[in-house]
Amino acid sequence: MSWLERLKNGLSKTRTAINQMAGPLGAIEILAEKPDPTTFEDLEFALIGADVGAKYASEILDDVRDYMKQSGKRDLREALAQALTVQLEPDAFRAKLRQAGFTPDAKKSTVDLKGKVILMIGVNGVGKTTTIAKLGQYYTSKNKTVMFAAGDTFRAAAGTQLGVWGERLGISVVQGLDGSDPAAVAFDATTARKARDVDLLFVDTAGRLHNKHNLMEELKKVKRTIEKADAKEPGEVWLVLDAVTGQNGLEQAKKFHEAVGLTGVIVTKLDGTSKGGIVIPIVRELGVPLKFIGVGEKAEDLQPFDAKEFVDALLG
Ligand SMILES: Nc1nc2c(ncn2[C@@H]2O[C@H](COP(=O)(O)OP(=O)(O)O)[C@@H](O)[C@H]2O)c(=O)[nH]1
Ligand SMILES: [Mg+2]
Repeated sequence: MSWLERLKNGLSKTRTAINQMAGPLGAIEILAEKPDPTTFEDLEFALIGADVGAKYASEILDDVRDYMKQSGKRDLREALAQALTVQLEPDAFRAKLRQAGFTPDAKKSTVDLKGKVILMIGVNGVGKTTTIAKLGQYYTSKNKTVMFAAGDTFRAAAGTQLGVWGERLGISVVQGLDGSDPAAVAFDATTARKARDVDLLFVDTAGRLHNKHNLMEELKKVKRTIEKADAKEPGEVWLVLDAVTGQNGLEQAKKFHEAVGLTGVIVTKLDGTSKGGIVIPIVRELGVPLKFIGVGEKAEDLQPFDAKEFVDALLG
């Protein structure tokens, strides 16, 4: 199965929910001057139902109307696709797109890495360890050499889980003893990456400690320790967010961003929710790029996020 098919399947719950509320989005006969208000209202509710958020749903509807006016086209699906894509582009670009009559760039986003050590954080169960495995698979397929650090020493099974993935993917894993200091594991792995000149090191972390304060303090410590081992790193700090947690996840993300400073976000489990519209508030409110999205449990179920591709897959 190609990535596009995986993505389409993954987003099917959200698509079905939107279609059930807004009706089929084919070439609906809407006159540019006199749009059918019922259709628009249904669509707005459907978007809110998909966790797009009331503010952005209303912006999207405005853009749909503008697009229809500007283009003279009556195809609701096309107008909605344009408006959704605009929402998922970075701030500066968004205004320009509207002025230019909505012509989003079709080229696939590339994930530029600012460094060689990527610190992976997020609460328990969001899919951090699995995502690290998927990233390992993704980057080795791009001819990069990869290493993992099993920095979740809080949960005994976490190191084993990453070890199993490492073996399956042929990626070496730096392990610590259960209950040992995660910062020490991160330090050893960062040093080893440099010595072996490996292209990328992904550092796993625990998502649960005795309380949130401890977790944030530990993550800060792990980050500082990586910096001690290699002054240029970590070049990236990526937060893994579970799409199923919706708005709560977004609130969590803001706290992590405040505490450690994120350079990227990965949204997982988009296949498990009818509220895939959550990616819009994530992009708009966090101000941190959405790097990858996950739509399943297999190693292939992760790819760089591309706004246009996402919207095409979502609308089917
Ligand atoms: N359906 C689905 N499940 C996922 C996805 N990513 C991770 N998972 C599952 O979520 C569960 C928790 O993942 P894990 O990596 O252990 O989370 P961690 O505690 O953050 O490290 C596992 O059962 C994974 O297989 C995804 O994109 N889709
Ligand atoms: Mg884990």
